[in-house]
Amino acid sequence: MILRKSLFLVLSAFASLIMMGEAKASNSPKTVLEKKTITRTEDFVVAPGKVLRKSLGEDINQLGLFAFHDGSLVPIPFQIDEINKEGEWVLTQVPPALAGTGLKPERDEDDGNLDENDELAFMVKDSGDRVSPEGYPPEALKVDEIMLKDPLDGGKAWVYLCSFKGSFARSHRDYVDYIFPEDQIKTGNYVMGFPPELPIVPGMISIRGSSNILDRMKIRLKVKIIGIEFPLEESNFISKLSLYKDGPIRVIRRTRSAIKFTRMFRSPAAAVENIFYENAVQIPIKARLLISTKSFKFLIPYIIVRGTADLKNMHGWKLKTNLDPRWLKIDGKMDEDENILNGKEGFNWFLASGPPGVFMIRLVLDRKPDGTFQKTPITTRLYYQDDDASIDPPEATPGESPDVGYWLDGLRDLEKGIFYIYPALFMIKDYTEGKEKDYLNIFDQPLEVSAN
Ligand SMILES: [Ca+2]
Ligand SMILES: [Ca+2]
Ligand SMILES: [Ca+2]
Ligand SMILES: [Ca+2]
Repeated sequence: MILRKSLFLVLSAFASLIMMGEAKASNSPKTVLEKKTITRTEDFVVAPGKVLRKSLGEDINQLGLFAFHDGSLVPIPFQIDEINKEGEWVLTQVPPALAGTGLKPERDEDDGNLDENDELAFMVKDSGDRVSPEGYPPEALKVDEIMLKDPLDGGKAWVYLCSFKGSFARSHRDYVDYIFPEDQIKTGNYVMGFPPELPIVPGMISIRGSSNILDRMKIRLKVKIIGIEFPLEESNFISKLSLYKDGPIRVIRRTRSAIKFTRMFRSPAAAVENIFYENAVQIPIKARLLISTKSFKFLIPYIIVRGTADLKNMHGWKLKTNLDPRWLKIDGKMDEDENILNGKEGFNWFLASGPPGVFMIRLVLDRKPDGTFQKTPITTRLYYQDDDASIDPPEATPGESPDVGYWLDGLRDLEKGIFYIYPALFMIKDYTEGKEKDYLNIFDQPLEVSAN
């Protein structure tokens, strides 16, 4: 009897082991169709709604994003941002200081469903293997299998956008925070803060815990029209904070600004949205020209514009541009190498390297924020001053230590219409010589997104 009972126990234990083995087998080797081969880790990925055919029309709150990790599909951080038919962001959060001012959360025309121009955003590092439908979450009603492809080496990876009825598993990771009342964006890589008097441009930047390295963002312009010179600088901007959206992947933050030319005359207020990821900041400036400068070129002898970041607390850092592979020494004095590079044409990006790590600022002129090509007559020259004694007001910290950025040429040849010009900041992880290429590729060789 005892023998039979223990035999039974042994057998049932053995049987359950086999069953466990089977269950495991059906959940891993058989479900994985292809291994992830993408080696990029730093890209953010944006998929337009029109690619996500199966999820179109679904309630965004009922969509979840999954990837294959450790033997099953698990929820990963993502967000879906709506865009309205005018092509503007639909922002749904009101900054606390503006509560009660009449500023209302916005709605898309379809009020919360996924449509063709809405965007799904996630990080490539969270993607995984390709799995067969048996591996999908059993409660999923529809599934878009999204494939990412690296155009440089053909590497592939997958994520799964699933629609549900009722509750479903979500990731609790959040890569970027928007903090009030400080008006600061905070990630593991940087803190960027905005001053209440001019919330359109950052007033402080801390790199991985460093002290503030920014004195002031400078936009200095001189234009002569019909014999009259108009100087313009940052303090000619009047700007106000507006709506935002803070998700796990990115913060979209809007300011509304106008340019005050004289006491009587100011431009209409226009919205600008900055986009903040864990390791990058995109500051697209959308300019709408009502008339081409080209057709009035003869009335405009010059338009001189520079946009620079006047930095501080950077003695001991070094700096490299696309114009020369050598690093410049930031020490508050201009040396020969620095003098030779200053003013050089074809400036696209610079890297700054110091104790807290490496960051890159590049200027994007040849494409729109959605990645499509833009033709522009604008060209750039390097503005570089590493000189503690050079006074360049208005500024809070006297000296340009260093002041780095762009002279913009070709502004007298612009056609009428909309064009974009945007700086982007990238925080580079574990920098080794040449690694900037990986970050330049985020825009220059973007991951291809398709779905079936
Ligand atoms: Ca939409
Ligand atoms: Ca929508
Ligand atoms: Ca120097
Ligand atoms: Ca300064």
